[in-house]
Amino acid sequence: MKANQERIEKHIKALSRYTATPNEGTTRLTYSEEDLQARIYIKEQMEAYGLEVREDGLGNIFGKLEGEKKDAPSVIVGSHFDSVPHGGDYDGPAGVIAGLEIAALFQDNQVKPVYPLEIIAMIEEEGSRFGGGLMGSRGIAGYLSKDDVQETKDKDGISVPEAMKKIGLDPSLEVKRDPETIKAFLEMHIEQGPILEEEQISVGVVESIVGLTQLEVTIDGKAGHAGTTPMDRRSDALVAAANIISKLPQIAMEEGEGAVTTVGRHQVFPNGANVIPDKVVFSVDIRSSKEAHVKNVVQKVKNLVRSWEANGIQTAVEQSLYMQPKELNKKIRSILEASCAQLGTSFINMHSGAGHDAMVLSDITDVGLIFVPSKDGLSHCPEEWTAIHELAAGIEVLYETALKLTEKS
Ligand code: HGY
Ligand code: MN
Ligand code: MN
Repeated sequence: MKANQERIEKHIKALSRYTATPNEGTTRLTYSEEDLQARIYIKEQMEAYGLEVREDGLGNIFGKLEGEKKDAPSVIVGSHFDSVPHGGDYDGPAGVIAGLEIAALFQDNQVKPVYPLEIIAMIEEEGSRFGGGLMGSRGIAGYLSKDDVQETKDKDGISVPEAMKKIGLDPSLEVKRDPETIKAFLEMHIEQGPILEEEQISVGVVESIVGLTQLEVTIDGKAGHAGTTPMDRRSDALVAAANIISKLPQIAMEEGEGAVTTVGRHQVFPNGANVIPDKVVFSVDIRSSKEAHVKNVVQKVKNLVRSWEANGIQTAVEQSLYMQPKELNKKIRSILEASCAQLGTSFINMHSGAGHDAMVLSDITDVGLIFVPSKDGLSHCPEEWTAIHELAAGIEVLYETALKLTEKS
């Protein structure tokens, strides 16, 4: 079954309009005005494809096509629709659009599935507004209590429920899904790396996903006058932070095994050019395909931070996210591979260095994740790009797989 490339292109163009930084990449923070516009569009498309639409207590969007089998578990297809700051148009939306197009193909072909088909668009996978990340899928998996959600605030101190209500969402609704209500979850995502493009392969069938954690490091010092405070009487939080940050790449390289450390977010207080900084807060993203190496690096980072506690410098380290490495379901992988073979679509098995909602949902259901090529391997930047026909090739594989899993009657 051929995917409709005009529809796919229409969705990509539509969603790419909902950004807070037009002409400077996609910035679509959760529960922002841009989220609301994208949400309205996604729900309209779901309704147009005959789906019954709802939003849960975190604002995850679901579109359901009932199956012939009463109260049967659903095959869920989708991804996230938030973005990193100044990101691209495909990270997340490619998978949501895959779900929309599969729903449209079910409708075009009057497919009557035995098991329900649900299309999902999840919130806050990137963690760009509330930190951590994978929030929509962690809510569905039951990892977030109502208190956790209430206490989760953005940098302006706005809580998740407050931000939800501002765009008309209801935080009192249930989020956690009973695993019995899900038969499988399928996600299509851009590779965000160079392999598929370099090897001219259409689809990556993901076998494993990297383990990852995010730390938030706070360095407290003492504010002072830049001109009148002698150098030997300073507790400069930024000098301490800069020394710590400069050592992080070496910790990752010494650990090896593909371990990586990244400082992506960094705030200086009070941030005045003639004021000695009294506080610095920065993020440390740590990953490896083997959990032991993630834990080693975390410990080394904590020891390094603590070693700077002297001369009026205080430190604190908080862990905002921790995900073990994941092996994805072999049965689903073989169905994906069979769908590629059936369509004559080239594929390879791959490991994912990026985290995905699939890694969370694999804790509660059988999960399949496929990649489609990223131009020049770029992602998390405005240059992120995938050709429409490459998206279509991945969607056709997912469509055949969704047909098999919903067992059309
Ligand atoms: O950070 C990641 O791996 C994903 O893009 N959230
Ligand atoms: Mn991303
Ligand atoms: Mn993503």
